[in-house]
Amino acid sequence: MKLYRTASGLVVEDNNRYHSSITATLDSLLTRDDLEQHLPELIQGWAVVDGSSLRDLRAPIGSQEVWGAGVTYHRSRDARMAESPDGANFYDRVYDADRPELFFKATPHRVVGSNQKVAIRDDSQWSVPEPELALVITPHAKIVGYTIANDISSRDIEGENPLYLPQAKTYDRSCALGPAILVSSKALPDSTEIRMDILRAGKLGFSGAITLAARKRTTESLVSYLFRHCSFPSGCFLMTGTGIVPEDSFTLQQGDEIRISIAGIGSLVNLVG
Ligand code: DO4
Ligand code: MG
Repeated sequence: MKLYRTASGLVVEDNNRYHSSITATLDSLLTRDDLEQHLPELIQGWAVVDGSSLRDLRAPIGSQEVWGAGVTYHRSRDARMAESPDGANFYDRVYDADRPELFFKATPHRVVGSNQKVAIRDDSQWSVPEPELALVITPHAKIVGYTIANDISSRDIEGENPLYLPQAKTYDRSCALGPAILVSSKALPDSTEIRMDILRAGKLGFSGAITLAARKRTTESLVSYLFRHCSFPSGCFLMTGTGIVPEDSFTLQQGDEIRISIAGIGSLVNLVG
């Protein structure tokens, strides 16, 4: 079952049937540990609509915070060590440490949905998309769904000094989520592929893929560290890190189209602008 937010409300896709509500809120749903069982009953009272109701997608977020896990794949560790000669040791150490790198990414107003524009900072010359699986977590630390995240980052700002991480990561439209939440409490198989294609002037400028099997940490350990001494009254999103980093000569440009796909969830598509 997939849960979308559109300009006019929520839409649930269930076996190619669409059910819509203009009154239900994501906050009321994403705080329920029993969401997977509750949703099929709830949508019995919703209007049946057609697929055109998904025209005006928004990020599937209510008032939740978005957090990120970093250096959870070998590729991310190597790229960070290369971009940050003075700070390389930090990335190497965190990759092997028990405690993961967790950072605050965005409040909802900085997040866009599929088909909306993401931004690159104009004080950065080296910006990259980071295609990631995001966990949807209730206030009681239960994973009730998955979505796709783009953790857009300014590599030159982070590379200059790791203490600049918040500026490299957090700015308006630096984060995209969507197109939908796959409502499921089951773990996704390790064979699940994350794929990213970047189109520039209609041509493929970058393409890469990785499976969840390459991830260093379990979702359970990431969630348990995130919830240590930290409460999330509306639940939260946790991006689980990138395993795809374009070659160092690549930087995003205005007009690029970024497509990130994960089987079972769909494709998150954003223009840079
Ligand atoms: O260490 C900086 C952030 C790393 C990150 O965002 C990632 O590995 O995905
Ligand atoms: Mg990231």
